[in-house]
Amino acid sequence: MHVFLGLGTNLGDRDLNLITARDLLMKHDVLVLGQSSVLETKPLGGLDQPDYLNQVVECQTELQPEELLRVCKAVEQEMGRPVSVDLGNVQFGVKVEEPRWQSRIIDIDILFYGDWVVKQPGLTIPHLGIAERDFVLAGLCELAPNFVHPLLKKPLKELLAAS
Ligand code: A4P
Ligand code: MG
Repeated sequence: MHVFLGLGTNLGDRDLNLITARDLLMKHDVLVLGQSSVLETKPLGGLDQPDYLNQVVECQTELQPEELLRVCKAVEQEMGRPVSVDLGNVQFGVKVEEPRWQSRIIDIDILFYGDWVVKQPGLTIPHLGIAERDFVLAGLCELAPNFVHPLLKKPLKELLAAS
């Protein structure tokens, strides 16, 4: 399946974090085909945090959406990100250490999984907020401007122009 992932980092060596995340994804059977420019962005929501580097990557994988999410979380943890609290999908036995929207070494979001729409506890695809985040739309448009958002039914370039 053709997928788009959003990478975000605002702790440590941010450029290196993006490279490491792409390398580790490849080691977990997620073939990185392309990458957008890296954008430096202010933290969303007026949070008192360091600025982010954000990037969108285009990948090919045979993993199912749930498996892909597990890989994204595994890569985050391999890079040293604490396990986050997810009240929508509490997992027993997982050490809960970090509230959401904290500064992070790396965040990997599944933006699109082909044109699939997935809505289950702990996994929503397309990722919520794509249309409101210019840095995500800009990255996506570098890679696939004519890709049609499966819920909004509009090409990404139109969503970017309207944002
Ligand atoms: N989850 C549900 N759907 C998905 C999906 N499509 N991809 C669940 C990935 N994860 C998904 O995510 C919390 C839970 O979301 C996961 O356990 C998974 O089951 P998380 O990465 O642990 O926590 P988070 O990232 O803090 O929360 P969330 O809701 O994913 O927030 P976002 O949308 O990632 O926003 N400012 C700038 N400038 N740049 C950023 O990248 N990112 C955030 C976090 C805030 N401010 C930012 C940025
Ligand atoms: Mg996230």
